[in-house]
This record gives sequence, structure tokens and C-alpha cells, in this order.
Amino acid sequence: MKIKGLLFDLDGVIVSTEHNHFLAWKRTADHLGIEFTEKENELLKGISRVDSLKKILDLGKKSISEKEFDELLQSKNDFYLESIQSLSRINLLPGVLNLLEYARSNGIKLGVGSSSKNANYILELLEIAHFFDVVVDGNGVKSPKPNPEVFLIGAEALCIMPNECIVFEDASSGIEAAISGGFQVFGVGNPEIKPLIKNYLNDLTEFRLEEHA
Ligand code: B16
Ligand code: MG
Repeated sequence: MKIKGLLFDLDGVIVSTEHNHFLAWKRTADHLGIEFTEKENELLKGISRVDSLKKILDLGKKSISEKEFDELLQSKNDFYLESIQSLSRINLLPGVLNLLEYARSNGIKLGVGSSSKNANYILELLEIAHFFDVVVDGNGVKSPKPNPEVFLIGAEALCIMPNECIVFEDASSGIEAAISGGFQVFGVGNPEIKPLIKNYLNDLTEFRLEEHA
């Protein structure tokens, strides 16, 4: 099938702020007295902020009031945003800029499908917002990844069918979302997902658009 569009996950594919998320959640987990390491953090990749805190509470078998839940979400996000203030174009992951430029100049539609509610802000910091025909983020979906909604809304906005579109993803939740939505999927930059996916790239420099478009 000839490819007409590319949908990019943001965190872990375009830019790497996973460690910033990890440090912010670690601080939250420490506050709650819940053990939290990089291993547990893998479970949070790609899932929404609310689902991430629920997962941390499940790990610690803890329950908290709705008020405390909301306060922890807010302080996690404040800490995270503070930690990414200095992001700029130099933080783009390898191959991203070349692929965006090449795809654009070949008439391929481009979109972002991210769980992050900060996606538009991060794309502005990275100075690449203008490349995308659509950005679907955590503010625009009812059912977050692993539900396919984020990618299905993206494909619809690009006026293409899921099977005419490649999704690039780094997290198991996103791969599950893209596969169940009927997209062609490439796993990128996270060896943990290799067993889940036929097409795996260490980074986007390895992707050859001319073989698909
Ligand atoms: P926020 P992606 C996801 O982005 C991250 O992988 C995940 O770790 C984070 O919890 C989620 O966004 C929500 O982010 O707190 O900024 O709304 O990989 O789907 O681009
Ligand atoms: Mg991701």
C-alpha cells in the first residue's frame, strides 16, 4: 500500500523527554512512599498523565483523595515543564528534521499523535510545529493510548485511511493503539518494544520514505 501520510508519536520519537517524565514521577512516587525505578517507568511510556498516576498508586497499592490526586498531577506537570524549559531544535532526535523536510517536499501529509497535553508547547520549543497538518494530543481524545483514537482522529484529519499511513511509536501502549487502528507501524528507539513489532528502527535515520511512498 502506497503511503500518503506519516503520524509521529512525540515523546521518544521526535524528542526524548522520558527522563524528565521519569524524574517528575519519581518525585511524586517518593512523596507517596512508593518504590519507583526506570523499570516501573517503562509501564508509563505513552500513557496519559491521569493513567500514569493511577498506575503508580496501583504499584504501591495506595488510594488517595480526589483532591490530592489532582494536586499531584499539577505538581508533577509543573516540575516536568520546568525541567524542559531549555528544549530547542538541537534536541530533535536523529533523522527527524530530514524526514519531515523530505516528506513535506514529496507531498506526504504529516501529523502528531501524542498522549501529552503539552504536545503543542513542546513542538513550538522544538521549532517544528509548522511541519504538521494536524496535532492530536492528550487534550483531544476521550480514550488515551492504548486505544487507537488518537491516531484515528489524526488519519481522519489528514483525509487518509489508516492503512495508507505509517505510525512511528516508541512505547508498547502506542504500538498497541496503532496496530489495533489498522495502521502500518514502525517501532523506534526503544529496544523493549522489539518483540512487539516487525518493523523496528534504532532511530529515524534508518527510515527510507522512498521505499513506501
Ligand atoms: P503529559 P507520547 C506521552 O507522550 C509520554 O510518553 C508519557 O510518558 C506521558 O505520561 C504522556 O505523554 C502524557 O504527557 O503529562 O505531558 O500530558 O509518547 O504519547 O508523545
Ligand atoms: Mg512516546
